[in-house]
Amino acid sequence: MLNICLTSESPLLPTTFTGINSSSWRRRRQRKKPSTLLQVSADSYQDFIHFALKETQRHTVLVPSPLQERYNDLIANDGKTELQMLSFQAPKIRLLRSLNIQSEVMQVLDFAVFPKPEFDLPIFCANFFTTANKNIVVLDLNPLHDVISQRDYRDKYYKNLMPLSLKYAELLPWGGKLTSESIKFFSPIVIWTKFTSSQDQNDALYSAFMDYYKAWIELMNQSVEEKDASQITRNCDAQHRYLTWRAEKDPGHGLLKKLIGENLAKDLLRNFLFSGIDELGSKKFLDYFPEYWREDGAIDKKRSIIGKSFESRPWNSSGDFVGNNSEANL
Ligand code: BLA
Repeated sequence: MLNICLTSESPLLPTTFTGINSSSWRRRRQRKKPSTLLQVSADSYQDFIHFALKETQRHTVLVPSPLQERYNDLIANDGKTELQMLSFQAPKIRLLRSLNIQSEVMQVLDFAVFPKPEFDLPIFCANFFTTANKNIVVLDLNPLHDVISQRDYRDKYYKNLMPLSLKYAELLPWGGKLTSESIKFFSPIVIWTKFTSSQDQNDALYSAFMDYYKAWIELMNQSVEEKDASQITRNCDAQHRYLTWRAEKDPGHGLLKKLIGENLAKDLLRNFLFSGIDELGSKKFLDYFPEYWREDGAIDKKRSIIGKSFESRPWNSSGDFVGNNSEANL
């Protein structure tokens, strides 16, 4: 039975999970109105989550994840910034989770949907970082497998979706150079953009989010459970590699550490945002990304070994990877 409360007072919290089971993850329900300084208001990122949950419920049976009990609401060390966490699962969804951070000067949405390993579906990924005058946006159906070298996988999921990225190319243009390693985790339809808030762009972002989410749900509807054990293992490994990368190198780490301290930030990353690291595989970060080895055996703290690249969009309108001349050699 669905147990999601979608009322206006407490729009998104599962009604079953209101307890406090951990001393460090305290649940505090003090709703503050966000500052009017922000053009993209806290309520609007709530709208994104609300839309996604409703859309998912229309197509599948969504139930709260066991993680919900432990990861729900938290106030940051500054006593003001609120972090709200939600998590669910469904027959084809291993984990649907969101983190919404709200303060008077900043808002963050980190929303992702991870399929069960029996499905080779992309990972839905929306990461928005917003301050009064800056938005940093990644919206994508992150490919589970390599779309640069595996044409069949690319065609299977992205061929029909190429018009989506063209639809938003003008209002949400390519955001310029980025950590080169990230490009392998992105699809040819990724929206990577930076902008100063304007109504048009805020509206475009909401519209893009809805379109991309509906597209993902449609892919989920069509997907057929894999029975071949070696293919399931392959999906598992690919998702584990993705989780391992993001839990270690996501650009949000610094801010999370600042907000809630290093230990809680690590806990949040490994056990909530990128949960599955301990279950889907046993390889470690350096097994997947040996170029980050430091001489003392530790992981290089740098976010990128290659550096930043891709001044412009490295895919053409057919979804072929064209790179950028003189850019990093992937
Ligand atoms: C910046 N976030 C970025 C950038 C990218 C992403 C590409 C630009 C900086 C860069 O080139 O690395 C997002 N990168 C991604 C995503 C993937 C990836 C989604 O590789 C997936 C594979 N962002 C968050 C959260 C916070 C956040 C939760 O998702 C904060 C809690 C903040 N992102 C954030 C900040 C910046 C940023 C502060 C600017 C700082 C910087 O450029 O390092």
